[in-house]
Amino acid sequence: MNPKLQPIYDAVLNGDLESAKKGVQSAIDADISADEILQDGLIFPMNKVGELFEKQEYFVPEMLVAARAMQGGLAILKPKLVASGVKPIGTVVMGTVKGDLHDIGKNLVTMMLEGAGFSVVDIGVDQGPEKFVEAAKASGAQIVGLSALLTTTMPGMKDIIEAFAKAGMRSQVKVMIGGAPVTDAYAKQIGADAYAADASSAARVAKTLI
Ligand code: B1M
Repeated sequence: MNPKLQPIYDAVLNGDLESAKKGVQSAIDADISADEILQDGLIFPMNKVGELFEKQEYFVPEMLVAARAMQGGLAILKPKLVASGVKPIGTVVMGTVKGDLHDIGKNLVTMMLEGAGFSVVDIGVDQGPEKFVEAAKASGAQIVGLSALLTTTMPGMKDIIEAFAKAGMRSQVKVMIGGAPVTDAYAKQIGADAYAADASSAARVAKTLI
C-alpha cells in the first residue's frame, strides 16, 4: 500500500472521521488515483473492521464509527471517483419491510455495502412490495436487500419475493435478507437467494451474488 494512504486506513479503522476526511484530501492533493484511495484507503480497512467484528474484537459501536469515518472520506472522494469513471461493482436496493421502523441495522448494512464498492439505493423503512419492485426496476439493481427486526414483519419478506415473481423480475434480481429474528432456514423457506447475519457478512455475501 502507498504509505500516504496509511493515515486514511488508520483513521477508518479507529473511527476517526476528521482524520479520514483530511487523509483523503491529502491523498487527492498528492495525485493518488481515486481507485487506489478507495480500495486501499477506504475499503481495505472496512474489510478489516468486518473481520474484527466477526472475531468479536470490534462491536457495533466501533463498526458504526468506522463506517461513519469511511462515509466521510467517501464523500470527499466522490467527485473524483465520478470524474475518473470508477464503476460501482453492482447496485443494491435496500430497505426495511412494511410495518417495521428499525433502521440502524439496515443503515449499517448499507454502509458496509458501499464500503465494499456497491452503489446502494436506500428506500428507507416501512416499505412494501410495490416500492421494492419499483426501485429495482428504476435502478436496474442486481440485488434487493430486505431487513426486518420484528417477528411480525418478517412474513413481509415473502410477499416482496412474490411481488418480484409477479412482475416477471425474479430471475433478474437476487434477494438477500437479514435482521435479528431472520435465519438462514427462514431464507430457504421463503425462497430468498441469501441470508446474512450481520453487516460485514452482508457485504461478503453480496459480492458472491453478482
Ligand atoms: Co424495537 N424491538 N420495537 N425499537 N428494538 C426489538 C427488535 C426487540 C427485539 C426488543 C425486545 O423486545 N427485546 C422487539 C422485537 C420482538 C420481536 O418481534 N421478536 C422490538 C419491539 C417489540 C419493538 C416495538 C414493537 C416496541 C413497541 O412499540 N411496543 C416497536 C416496533 C416499531 C416498528 O418497527 N413498527 C419498536 C421500536 C423500536 C425503536 C423505534 C424504539 C427503536 C428503533 C430505532 C431505529 O431503528 N431507528 C428500537 C430498537 C432500537 C430496538 C432494539 C433495542 C435494538 C435494534 C438495533 O438497532 N440493534 C431491539 C432489541 C435488540 O435487537 N437487541 C428491538 C442494533 C443493530 C445494529 O442490529 O438491527 O439486528 P440489527 O442489525 C444487524 C443484523 O440484524 C443484520 O446486520 C445488522 C448489523 O450487524 N441485519 C442484516 C439487519 N438487516 C439486515 C439485512 C441484511 C443482512 C443483515 O441483508 C439485506
